[in-house]
Amino acid sequence: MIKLNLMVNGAPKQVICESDESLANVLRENLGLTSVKVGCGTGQCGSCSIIVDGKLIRSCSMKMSRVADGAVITTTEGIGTPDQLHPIQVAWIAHGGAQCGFCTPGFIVSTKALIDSNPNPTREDVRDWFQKYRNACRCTGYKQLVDAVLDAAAVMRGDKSIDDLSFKIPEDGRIWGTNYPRPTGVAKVTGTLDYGADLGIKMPQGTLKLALVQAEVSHAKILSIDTAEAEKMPGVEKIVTYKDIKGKNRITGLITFPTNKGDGWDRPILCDEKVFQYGDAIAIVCADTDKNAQAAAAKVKVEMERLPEYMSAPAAMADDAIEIHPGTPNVYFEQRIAKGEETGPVFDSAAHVIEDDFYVGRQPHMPIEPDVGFAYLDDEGKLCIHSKSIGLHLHLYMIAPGLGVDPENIVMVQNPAGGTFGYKFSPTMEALVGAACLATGKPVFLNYTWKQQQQYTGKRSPFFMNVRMACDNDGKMLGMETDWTVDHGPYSEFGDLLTLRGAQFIGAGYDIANIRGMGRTVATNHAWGSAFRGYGSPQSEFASEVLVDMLAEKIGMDPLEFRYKNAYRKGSTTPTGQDPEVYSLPAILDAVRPKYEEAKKKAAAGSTAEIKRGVGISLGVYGCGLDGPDTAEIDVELNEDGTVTVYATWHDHGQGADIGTLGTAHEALRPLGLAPEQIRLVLNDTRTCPNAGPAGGSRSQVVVGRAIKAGCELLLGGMRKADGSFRSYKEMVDENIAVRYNGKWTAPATECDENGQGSPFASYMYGVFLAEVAVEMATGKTTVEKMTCVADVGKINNKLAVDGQMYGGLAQAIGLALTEDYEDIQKHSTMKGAGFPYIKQIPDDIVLEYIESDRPEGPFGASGVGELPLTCPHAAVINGIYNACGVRIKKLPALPEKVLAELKG
Ligand code: MCN
Ligand code: FES
Ligand code: FES
Repeated sequence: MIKLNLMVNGAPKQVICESDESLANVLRENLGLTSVKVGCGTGQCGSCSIIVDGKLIRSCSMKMSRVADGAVITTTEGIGTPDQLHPIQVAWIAHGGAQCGFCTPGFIVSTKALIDSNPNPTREDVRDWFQKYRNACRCTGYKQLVDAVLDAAAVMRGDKSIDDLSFKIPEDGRIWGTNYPRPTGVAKVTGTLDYGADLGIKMPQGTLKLALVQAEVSHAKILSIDTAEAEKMPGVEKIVTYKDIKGKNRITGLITFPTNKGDGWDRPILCDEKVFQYGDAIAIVCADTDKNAQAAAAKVKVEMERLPEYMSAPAAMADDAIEIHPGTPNVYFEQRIAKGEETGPVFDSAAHVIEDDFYVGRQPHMPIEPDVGFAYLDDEGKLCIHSKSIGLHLHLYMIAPGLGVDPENIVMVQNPAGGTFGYKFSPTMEALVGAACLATGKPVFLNYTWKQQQQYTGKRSPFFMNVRMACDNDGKMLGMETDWTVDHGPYSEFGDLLTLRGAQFIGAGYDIANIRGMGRTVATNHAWGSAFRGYGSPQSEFASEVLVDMLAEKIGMDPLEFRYKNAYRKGSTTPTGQDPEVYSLPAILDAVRPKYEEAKKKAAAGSTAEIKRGVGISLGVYGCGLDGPDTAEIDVELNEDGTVTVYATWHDHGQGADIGTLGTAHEALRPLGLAPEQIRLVLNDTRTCPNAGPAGGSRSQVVVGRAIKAGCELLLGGMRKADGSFRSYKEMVDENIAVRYNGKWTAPATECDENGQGSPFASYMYGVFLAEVAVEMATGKTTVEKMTCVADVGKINNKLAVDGQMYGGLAQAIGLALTEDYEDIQKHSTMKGAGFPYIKQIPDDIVLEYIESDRPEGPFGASGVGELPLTCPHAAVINGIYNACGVRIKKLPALPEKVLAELKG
C-alpha cells in the first residue's frame, strides 16, 4: 500500500492504495470520480484522459507508483458541473458531440489541455491533437467534435459568447426539425451520467464481482471442469458451472423461420458438453473483489478434446466437416429469391453480362465501452438484470427458459450504453449475471475487458457472394443472378433473418425485373453473428454496388448515369417485388451529379505519379423496421402538475432515444403548448414501460414514433373539450376520464415468402455516397479525403441527431472499407489491431445534404436514419480506389498491402 496526497479538481485528497493500481481505478473507485471512463484499459482510446500536473495523460496506463505525491489532477468533474457548464461542455452539447457520450469526458479534458496550450487552434491542430492523444470516438465521425472545439476556443478567447452557442426555441415553440439538444447531453458532457461500470461501483456492499472462465480454443469437447483449487482461492464465494443452472442452459434464438433445420437452442449460457467458439463462457467465479475473482478464474481446470475448427463458411461446408451442433447440418437454412421471369433466357439474350465474387468480412462493432451489467433479486424476489440490452423484452424471453425462471419474474433494465452498433441486439452477459445471481442469491456485477468485448460478443457475419448482372446496350438492367453464403458463427439466432437480407438488398435501389438466386446460412466456429448497423445491407449492397460500377465501365457508361438510368422510379419494384414508398433516388442522384463532376475534375488535377486520386459513388437503401407487421407499444400519461410522461422502450445505443422520444411526443402534443421540459421520459425498464420492440433495423423513429403519436393523440382526445380547449388533470380526474393511454402501431407490411417476395418494410431510407480518395502508389495506402452524402431519411425530427448518425455511420463505413476486421482472433482483439478508425483516418471534409420526402407511414413524415450511413459508402471508397489507380478490391478490407499487391500484379 502507498499513501499519497493529491490535489484533485482544486481540493486536497488523500488516497491509500496499491502501488500497482491504475490511476484511473483509484480516481473512479477510491475518489468516486466516475467521469473517468475506462474503455480499452490499455492506452488506446483516451476515454480515461485526465490532466496531471498540466500534462494530458491516459490514466488507465498510469500506475499509482508513478504518480507524484502532491500531483495536481483535473478530471471532467473539475472542468464544469451541470449548473455551471464550461464553454467546452456547452459547445459539445450545441454540436451534438455526445451521442453515447462514453468518450465525451475524455474528449472534454483533452480539449481543455489543448486550448490551455493553444488558445486559437486550427481544425488541423485539433485533429493532430486528438490523433496524438488517441482520443477515439465510435459514434460521431469526429467532425462535430472539431466544430465544438473551435467554438469553445472562440468563447474562451472572447470572440464568441456562450449565448451564441445556446439553442433558442423558435417562436412557434416547435422543436421538431431543429437542433434542440438531447436531454441527456448535460449529464454526458459533465461526466455525471452513470454507465454500467459506474453503477457497478455504486452497488450495495457485498455485491459479488464476477470473472469468466473462457475457452481459448474454437471447437472442443469438454471432458471435465475442475473447480476444486479455484474454490479455495481467497475471497471466492462460488464458482458457477452449467450444473448450477436450473433451466435449459440455452439461449433461444426464438427461431423465426420454419424452414430452419436447427431448433434454435444452440447457444449455451455456460458450456456443458462442447465449446463452440473462442471465448465461450465455461464457468463464472463469484468473489469479493475483481482481482480475487480473476485470480481464481485462472485456477479453474478444463479438460478438453480438441475438434476440427471451422473458421469460415467454406471450411464448415466441406464434405468431411463434422456437424458443429450434432444433429443439425452446418448449412442449416436456405433462402431463395425468385422475382419475374427465369433469368437463364434473359442472360442468354442480353447484350452485356458481368459476374464476379465479393466478400465482406467480420467487422467488429468496437464500442468504446466494453460490455457490462449486473443483477440482483428485488424485494419481490424478481430477478432484475441491468445491461446494455437494446431489446429488453426480446432478451427477457430469450434467456428466461435457459435460466429456468418464469418471464414474469424477470425485470430487465437498460443502463446508459456507451455504444452498441447492434451487437446488443443479441443478449451477451444477461444470462451470465442472471445465473450467478440465482446461484448465489446475491447482487453480482460483471464488466468485460475490451479484449473480452472483442472475443465474446457477436460480430458482423461475413458474406461470400457471387453476383451476375445483365443489361441491354442502353444500360438498362435486365436481370440479376445471386448466390450468397453467410458465415454466422456457431449460434443461429437471427441467422435466417440475416440471410434473407441477401435476397432483399443485393441489387437494392435498381429496377431489376428478373432475379434468381439462393443464399444459405452456415454454422462455423468463428465469432457468432450478431446484428451490426446495416444488418446484411453492407454485405449485400457492396457486391451489387461494385458490380454495377464494373458493368457501367464495361458498356462505357458513367457509373452515376448508369445508376440514374436504373434507379427506382414509379413502376419499379424492389428486389422483393415491393413498390417503394417514395421515389427519391433520381432526385438524390441529380443533387449529387454536380458535386461528382466537380470531384472528378479535382481528382484529375490532384493526381501525381506518387499519389493517384479518384472518385467513387455508391447507392444505399435499407428498410426501417423488423420484417412484416412490426409493432410497438408505449404509454403516455398526464401528470397532476400538467406535465406529460412518456413510457417507452426506445432503447438507447447512443443514437438518441431520448431526443427521438421527446421530439416526437412534443410534436404530437403541440396542441397543449407544452415546453420540452414539461415532457418527462421514462425509458427502458420492463417493469414500467410497455414493449416498444428492440432498437434494431432503424425502426424506432418510424415504429416507436408512430406508437408515441398514437398514444399522444389518445391523450389529446381524452383531454379535448367540446369547445376545443383541453381539460386539466383535475378536470380529467373529476370527470373520471383516464389520464394514462396506451399507444400502439403496427406497420402495414408483409413478410417475404419462400421466393423472397413481399413488402417487408413500410418505410425505407435512401442515400447516395460520393468518396474522394487518394492512393499512395509506393505503399498502397488509401486516404479518404472527402465524403459527400445526399440522403432521404424523410422529415427530420432532430437535425443534430440525424447529422450525428450520418457522420458516425460514414466513419464506420470508411473503417469497413479500409481497416476494420476481426478475422485474426489474437491480432484483432485490441482497438488498434482491429483497425479502429482514429480521427486522422476520417476526413474532416464531410458534406451532408437531405431530401426530405414526406413518408406516408412515418410519424410526421419521418423515416429512419441510423443504418443508412453504413449501408454502402464502403463501396464508394472501393470504387474510388479503382477510379484512382485501376485496382478493384473485392474482398474487404482494402489494406495497403492488398492494394499494393494488385498494383504490382
Ligand atoms: N431521427 C430523426 N429524424 C429522422 C430519423 C431519425 O431525428 N427522420 C433520429 C431519431 O430520433 C434517433 C436517431 O435519429 O435519435 C436514430 O433513429 P432511427 O433511425 O429510428 O434508429 P433507432 O433509434 O432505432 O436506433 C437504432 C440504429 C441502429 S439499428 C444502430 S445499430 C445504431 C444506430 O441506430 N447504433 C448506434 N445508431 C447508433 N448511434 C450511436 N451513437 N451508437 C450506436 O450504437
Ligand atoms: Fe485508458 Fe482507453 S486509453 S481506457
Ligand atoms: Fe464518442 Fe459514443 S459519443 S464513443
